[in-house]
Amino acid sequence: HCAYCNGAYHLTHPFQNTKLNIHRSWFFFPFHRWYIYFFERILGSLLGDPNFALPFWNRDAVEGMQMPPYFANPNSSLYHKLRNPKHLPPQVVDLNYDPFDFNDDTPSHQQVSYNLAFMYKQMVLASTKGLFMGSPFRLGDNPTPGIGSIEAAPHNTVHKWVGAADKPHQEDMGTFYTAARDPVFYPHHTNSDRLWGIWKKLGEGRKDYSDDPDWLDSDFYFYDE
Ligand SMILES: [Cu+2]
Repeated sequence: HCAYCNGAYHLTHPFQNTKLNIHRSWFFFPFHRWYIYFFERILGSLLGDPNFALPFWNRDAVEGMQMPPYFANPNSSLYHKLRNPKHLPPQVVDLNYDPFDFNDDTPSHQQVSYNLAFMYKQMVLASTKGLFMGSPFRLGDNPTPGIGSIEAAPHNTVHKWVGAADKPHQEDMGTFYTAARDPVFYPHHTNSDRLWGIWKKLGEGRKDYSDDPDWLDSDFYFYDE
């Protein structure tokens, strides 16, 4: 994950001086879908269970609007130390969190209403592929051409909300190079992926880029099991 965000790869000739970042463009959804797909296969193989499926953190439903409690149990292997201690359960998640807004004391019931209204805006009002998926990023384009609604928030914002507020980049979840070290990264991303599927099912002309050859022909390297 870090390699595809922090400049380990460049575009192909003649744009080899441009660094590849799979965020803030139409690559966000497909790259992370492959990433969690192979991660799921690796875990399934380690467990000897070909039917293993990663869980998702359903943070857009009222019942899921806190960190899943088993990720916050210090005796669990899903526990991770570098997090914001104020945001452990039962604290209600702020899906539009701003780490530089120090008025972090919205009452829980109000935060739940804000979250529901916010999800409506990001899922329903973002009705075009450009708004929802992010902008096209073709060979020769400037990187990070335009972020999609879900990637911007709740994806980025919940990364920041989970990470440690006193670290320079809200490590570990709050920044690309360390985010995937925290086990909650995975249910956070499986849920973002689930929202892609839900959005397409909302219909009324909502279509992703699956008729665009440049999007379909893009490729990345992953580890398999
Ligand atoms: Cu992420």
